[in-house]
Amino acid sequence: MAAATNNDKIVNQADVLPLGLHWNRTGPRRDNATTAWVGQVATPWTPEAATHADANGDGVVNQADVLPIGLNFGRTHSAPNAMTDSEDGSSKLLKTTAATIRTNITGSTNPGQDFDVEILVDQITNLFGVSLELLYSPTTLVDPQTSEAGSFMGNDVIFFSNTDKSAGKLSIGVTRKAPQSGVNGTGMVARIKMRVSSQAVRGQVITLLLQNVLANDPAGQPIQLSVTGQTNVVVSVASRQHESLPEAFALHANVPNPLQASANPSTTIKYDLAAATEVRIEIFDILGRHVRTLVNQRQAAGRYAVSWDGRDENDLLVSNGVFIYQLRTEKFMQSRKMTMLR
Ligand SMILES: [Ca+2]
Repeated sequence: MAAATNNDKIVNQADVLPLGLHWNRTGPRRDNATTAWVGQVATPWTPEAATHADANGDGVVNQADVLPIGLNFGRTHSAPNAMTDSEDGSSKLLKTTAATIRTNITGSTNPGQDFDVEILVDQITNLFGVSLELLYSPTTLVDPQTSEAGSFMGNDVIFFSNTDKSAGKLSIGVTRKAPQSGVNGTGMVARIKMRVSSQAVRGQVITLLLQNVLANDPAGQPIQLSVTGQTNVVVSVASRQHESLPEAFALHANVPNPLQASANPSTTIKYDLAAATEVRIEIFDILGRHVRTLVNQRQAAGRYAVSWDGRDENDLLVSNGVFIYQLRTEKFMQSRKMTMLR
């Protein structure tokens, strides 16, 4: 089946991964090869999995095989797989690792301006390729512009992206190419430029969520990657002339307080930065134990707001009681209390 290179019956960003694994491999051409979405007879390659990586059937795995993925994106079929999914017929087991994937925001979140969504992996070992979906909402507030592979994957990569604006979904696949080795440590796998609607109003929240994350090593073995929560991007102060910059740093009382532990609690914390600085806003419980980091980045001078949904780093709703929220910058620190009620 043209373009479902990982033979899982749907054409999506994950189909870029086998291209990297079998890059430049050659094998039997398919008779009457086509990029159209019809069942095709293929002579198995060695290894068999490479047969599917040659999406256009011309007998070599290369950049041209990205094209059928784009052409047939999102298509599914129900035909039984002609071959087993793994090269030796054994099932692939996910090894438990500490590796995580998350988003980080840089740039301006002012109305009408662009910010970058950096997709970062932490503590990964032997990463070769990764594919994922980034959900963004509401679609009226933000519009993806461009996307590219991150420097962590190296200079010689296969990169694929597809934007479904009506669903608010960006699909991305990026992989190194055989016979390259995997990469280790922490770094950026992809970067997406997004534009805040000029109609957006300060304090409105754009939600970003990673899902369907797949990663593999150079042998094609899956790597477990845990997704670290969702990211809330708050539309920030536009630097309009009539909105003067704050003269002092400040952490304001959260609204509402107390929080009601309903299904979807939410409170907004406003703060002022008199100068550009590293900013960390953290929630602690009454015993001083870390609950959640809300902001951890460099920000320009201005007035800001950040929301907290009453959840900890594991996305679990906190118990009732008193919580401390703390603003820490290079030259200023302030803490306040809030209450969660059940
Ligand atoms: Ca090909």
